[in-house]
Amino acid sequence: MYYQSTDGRQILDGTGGLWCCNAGHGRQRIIDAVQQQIATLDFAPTFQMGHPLPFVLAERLAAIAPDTLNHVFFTNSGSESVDTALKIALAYHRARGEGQRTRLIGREKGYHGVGFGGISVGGLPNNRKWYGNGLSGVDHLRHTLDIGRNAFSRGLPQHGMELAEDLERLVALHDASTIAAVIIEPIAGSAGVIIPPDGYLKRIREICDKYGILLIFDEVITGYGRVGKAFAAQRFNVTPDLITTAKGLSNGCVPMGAVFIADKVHEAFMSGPENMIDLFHGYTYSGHPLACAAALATLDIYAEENLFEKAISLEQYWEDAIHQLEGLPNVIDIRNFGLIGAIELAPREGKPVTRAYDVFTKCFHEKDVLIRVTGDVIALSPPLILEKEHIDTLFSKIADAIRETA
Ligand code: PXG
Repeated sequence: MYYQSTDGRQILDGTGGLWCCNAGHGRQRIIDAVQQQIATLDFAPTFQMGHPLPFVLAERLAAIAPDTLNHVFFTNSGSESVDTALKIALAYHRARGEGQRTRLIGREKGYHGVGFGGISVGGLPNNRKWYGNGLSGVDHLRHTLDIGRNAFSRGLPQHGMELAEDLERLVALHDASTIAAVIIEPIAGSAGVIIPPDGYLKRIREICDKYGILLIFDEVITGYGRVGKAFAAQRFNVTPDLITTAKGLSNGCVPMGAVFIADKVHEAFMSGPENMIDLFHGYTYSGHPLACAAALATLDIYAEENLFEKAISLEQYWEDAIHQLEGLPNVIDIRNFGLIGAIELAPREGKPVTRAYDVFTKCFHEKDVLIRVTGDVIALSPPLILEKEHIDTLFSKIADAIRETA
């Protein structure tokens, strides 16, 4: 649960590094697996041939994935997973003779990494405006953050399901025949933790089904137990056609991402001759032996320590603890779901983001606690191994830091 700072302090990790270390830090099993792997097979190509580990890992992953998402494409990061999923969505429609479906729909305040595909469908202005026009033919749904109606909601906000109808508006504007896919984070992280209104994701799925549009869930932060199931898709009981993941897949120890692909999407690529490449896309390091070893050891820890179930069992305690910060100076909203939490502070007049940043540095240097801030939001995503005492310490130190920050 701790980092050690260069001056020797134990720093309680409230962020899993950066939404990565769901199994905590310094896990011997992962260390051993990676050390043994480098001594056994350092690198092997995965183009037109393969070494065993990616196959073993893909089967392990398919076993914990929702329903029909039985196929896995390995990448090296969340950004690569996103670009991979977008490319598969476009190619899927083309393979089925619907190559005019080229439009991709993202959402305002969405974060999908930093590749050109990801920033194009993403909805964070600063991540977009410096880098030209991005992909053409992209549109965005409205975001669902509504502090006016939903402030201090526990779990899913009750207001805002109707925002899913925004997809109908975009279909009416562009025509369904031009739309390939919708990509959204089930819970948005980087924009400051936006929990979906009750019923919203189900409605998005229904509209996608109605018009033959693929649905991609970007689960780079929500995957691997963060919300008490392997994937948020399972927790929300909404099954997308593709899921992008990274981070918790390998506990952040070796860079790795994975895209989960539904049977029907996979099938569309499988009708060509045996010797032909099915999908002209891949990375040199896809399925890298060290990343596979780290991921397999990580999945072992998740299973043996029942960490996904543990997240569920701590959820109520976590929720009660974070909501005790309501009423502290400048706290204008608190949001939570699974082992995710957000405390939104009122921005200082004329100096946005400085208040949360001051809380962040105070927490790190004076309280020995690592939190994450994005804008004026404190975002929390602790390792799933935490205990109630850690939750108590985390929130009492954050509360002190908030009180001491004007
Ligand atoms: N999709 C989502 C939903 C993410 O959260 C990515 C894609 C990109 O992953 P890579 O591995 O390419 O960084 C992410 C990354 C934060 C923070 O402020 C979150 C991320 C990255 C950096 C900071 O919480 N998520």
